[in-house]
Amino acid sequence: MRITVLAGGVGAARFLRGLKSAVPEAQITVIGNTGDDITLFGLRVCPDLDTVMYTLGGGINEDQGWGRAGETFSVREELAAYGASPAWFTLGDRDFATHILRSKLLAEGRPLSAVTEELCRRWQPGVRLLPMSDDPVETHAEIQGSERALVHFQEWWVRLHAEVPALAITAVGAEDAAPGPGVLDAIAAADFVLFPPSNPVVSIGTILSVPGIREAVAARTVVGVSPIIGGAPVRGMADACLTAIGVETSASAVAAHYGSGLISGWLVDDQDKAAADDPALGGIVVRALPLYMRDLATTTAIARAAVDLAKELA
Ligand code: FO1
Repeated sequence: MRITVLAGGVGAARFLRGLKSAVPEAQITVIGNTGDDITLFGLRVCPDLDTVMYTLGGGINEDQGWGRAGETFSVREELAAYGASPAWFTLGDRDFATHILRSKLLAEGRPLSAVTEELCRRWQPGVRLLPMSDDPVETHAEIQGSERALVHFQEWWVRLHAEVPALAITAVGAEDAAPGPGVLDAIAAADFVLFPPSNPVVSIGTILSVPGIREAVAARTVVGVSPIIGGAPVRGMADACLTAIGVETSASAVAAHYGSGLISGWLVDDQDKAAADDPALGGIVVRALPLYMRDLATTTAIARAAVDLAKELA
């Protein structure tokens, strides 16, 4: 069985652990969001690719869901001693090694897809991890300060904690980006496509904004897992992103936002089971089950429910 998953960061990585456990024989291809990527201190940092790679490879800082386990921060402290900016993005010594090697390989002219494959040789995530594009795409939030300003997503997310309302969210460069090598093939060859409980705007939405990807995905059977339970994001600040695009923070509203032209199935938590009767979700089959990914067992059950629904609908 071939499954292709559009993935953001923490929620997707945890879901993928359950998917590997639910269907160990499946060939899983992950199309990773690169809109969160940022260049810091001359190094290219790819948060969503690294979260998937570290989580499935066993190196993730489990509590944070990003960065490496067992970190030290000598480099960060030395940079701070120089007054080097930015100081608001925490990079650990082990994590720096990933960004140093990635930046070295990129500087040698290798595309991000080849670099990601190289890094994954060490981590063996057990999935094929493909960047959504090898071209630069960086998500920015348009905020209202003394005047309207565009700030990099990471600055809005980490320094401003998304507390300053975003008037718009833009994937800068997306319109000129091409799907990465293997991306469209992985979508076309899949038995079905899954949307894990990632941020619908800055993760799934950004991947879909790369020309050609939305159309390719819409041609397949797609089942999504709601990142919103009981009107609130399970983690992260997807509500701030949804508000920025005028979408209500609810399991139903996110499914309606994707639309029946894109998704055929939608998993919601038991407390949101009314979504199954929401006329706005006509054409989308809604299933309710416990959706908090508390541990591997519950995550495996969620992944299995997504696979079962996709097989039913395919
Ligand atoms: N998130 C934070 O809230 N604070 C940080 O200092 C931070 C550092 C960081 C370093 C590497 C990395 O891969 C991710 C990091 N993140 C941090 C998380 C990051 O902002 C998010 O994982 C994604 O960009 C959103 O999914």
